[in-house]
Amino acid sequence: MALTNNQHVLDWVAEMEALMTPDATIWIDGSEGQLRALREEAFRTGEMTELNQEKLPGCVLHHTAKNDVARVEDRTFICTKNKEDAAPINNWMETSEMKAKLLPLYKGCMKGRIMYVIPYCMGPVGSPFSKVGIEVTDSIYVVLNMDIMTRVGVGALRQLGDSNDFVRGQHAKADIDAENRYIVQFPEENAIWSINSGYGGNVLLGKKCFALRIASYQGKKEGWMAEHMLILGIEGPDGDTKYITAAFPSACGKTNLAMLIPPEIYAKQGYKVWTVGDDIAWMHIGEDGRLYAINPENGFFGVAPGTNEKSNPNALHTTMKGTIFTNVAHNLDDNTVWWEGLDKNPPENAQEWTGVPVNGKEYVANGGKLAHPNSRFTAPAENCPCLSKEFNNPNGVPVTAMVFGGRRAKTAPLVYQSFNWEHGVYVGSAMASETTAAATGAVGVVRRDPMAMRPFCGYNMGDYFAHWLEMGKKLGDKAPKIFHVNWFRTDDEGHFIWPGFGDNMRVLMWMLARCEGKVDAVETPIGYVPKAEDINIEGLDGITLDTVKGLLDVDKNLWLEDVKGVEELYDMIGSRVPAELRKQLSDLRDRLSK
Ligand code: GTP
Ligand code: SPV
Ligand code: MN
Repeated sequence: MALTNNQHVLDWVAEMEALMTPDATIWIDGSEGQLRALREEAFRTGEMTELNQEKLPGCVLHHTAKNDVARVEDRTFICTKNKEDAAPINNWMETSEMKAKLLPLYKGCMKGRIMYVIPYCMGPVGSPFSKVGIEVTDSIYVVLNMDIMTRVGVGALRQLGDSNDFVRGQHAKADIDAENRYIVQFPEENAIWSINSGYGGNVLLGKKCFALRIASYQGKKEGWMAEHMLILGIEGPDGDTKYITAAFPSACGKTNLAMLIPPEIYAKQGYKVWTVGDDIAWMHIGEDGRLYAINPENGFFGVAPGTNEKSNPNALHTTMKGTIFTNVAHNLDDNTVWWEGLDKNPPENAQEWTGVPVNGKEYVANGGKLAHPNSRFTAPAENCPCLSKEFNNPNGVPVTAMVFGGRRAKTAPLVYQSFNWEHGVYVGSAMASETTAAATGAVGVVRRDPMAMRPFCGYNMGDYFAHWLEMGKKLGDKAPKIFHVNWFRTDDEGHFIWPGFGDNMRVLMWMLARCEGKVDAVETPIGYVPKAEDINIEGLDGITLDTVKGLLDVDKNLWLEDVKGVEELYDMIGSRVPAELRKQLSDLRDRLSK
């Protein structure tokens, strides 16, 4: 039975039924009873496996198809009427042309299947900054993931009321045919079409497709920002909390930073870290003129490999109940899960992520992996031991500092601060990182990834840079300070020099001191770099003042090379790159050449 009288919603759902001809339609109300029935159904068909309910209550395991394990950037499109409004960074096709191409794939594709209608709210229900989407799908896996990642059901419909302002998301697994896989955004029509995938970011349409690609376009039109950023709060001994947002590319440390455990030196003084979000921030200018961030999501779709009791105990704890594990290994001895980096004991009696039974030790000895490198957990935010009490604050949290970062074996120092907002926008636009398993394609190749938004910006990248500059003008002297970090510098043997994880707080503390005007810095051609002695290394094994000096070193020749890469990016984006950023680039080159 339909859950709403909203005629716009009803008409669209009827249109979806006519197009895909499911045997039945089920509206998802978000009730526990309905979700339980869907879980049971998924166990019955083998779509999901129920895990050990004593050790992992409410947890389930799912394997995707082998050809369907990550976002597919080459098959992701932004469709607009005019090419320049989406291209050249995005794949583009004209709106009606793309629809004509995809409609035959959708036609009748749910015959013999059930269509689930998922009303969901991005952001706390009741917040003026939240937005509603409706996703139709033939996948129970999608329904159960959306239920964790967003606010699903009647609350979302209440938020929508009679309005036509909702994002229409149509997902169908079809044949999971990689050759006909498409993830398509139509920002001008608030619509998303996804077909032939069953994996994460391709199909949980509230996440990357809506909350970044569509929302970034909405933000440009409406004067706010949708960013690939975590949001965390650092509470000082006086009880005052300062909020930081940070944009790192996929699988470059957002979840880990958002949930960090303060090192002993800070913990004993009474510092605490709180998580508001681990992947996406929507930011608006508040009544006081400052920038405020909400997390539109309601859960974490986090990278499993590398998550362990030492690196991220908060994340590990978060996944102990009510969690969906995707493409991790199955420990058959006790019906639990395992992934590389969980501990040093791969289960011997196990199934690797593809579902093939293996002898774990042999398999690992053969250099293989039991869990897919992009295997993930979908866990409710409310499980997180360090969840901020502001998580559901409809107005969000005020942002003191913004951070950009990536994986750079060389070039980028541990941390530096931009000279001002405009230079900070340049720093974000110039971001680069070594690619990871979060998207299909080669891993470890340096590519430019402006603001960590290359795969997620729903419009022309030059216009996006201009929007950042525009926001800075509106914020004026209330704008957050902008920093850049790199946790991933390596030594000659290729080992990470900086310990990372919880110890990254040492760098965040320098940033906050800078924001409060409590610490000096060294002015270099690329920005303000800390004096080595101002990064607190007390209690760190094997890290000396000289190590820090090395981590902070700015090699002018490497930087001049890097500037060339930025120039190539700008040339590729073309005429819509703001003149201010071209000027920033040439000024940087001049400073480096001196
Ligand atoms: P998405 O969910 O894809 O957007 O990724 P994310 O940015 O949230 O990345 P996540 O925090 O899940 O980290 C991904 C990988 O980076 C994991 O394998 C982590 O173990 C590793 N990692 C995270 N933080 C650090 C760090 O400070 N140092 C090092 N060396 N590795 C890190
Ligand atoms: C990312 O790739 O940045 C993710 C995972 O956060 S996905 O939802 O698949 O995009
Ligand atoms: Mn992400």
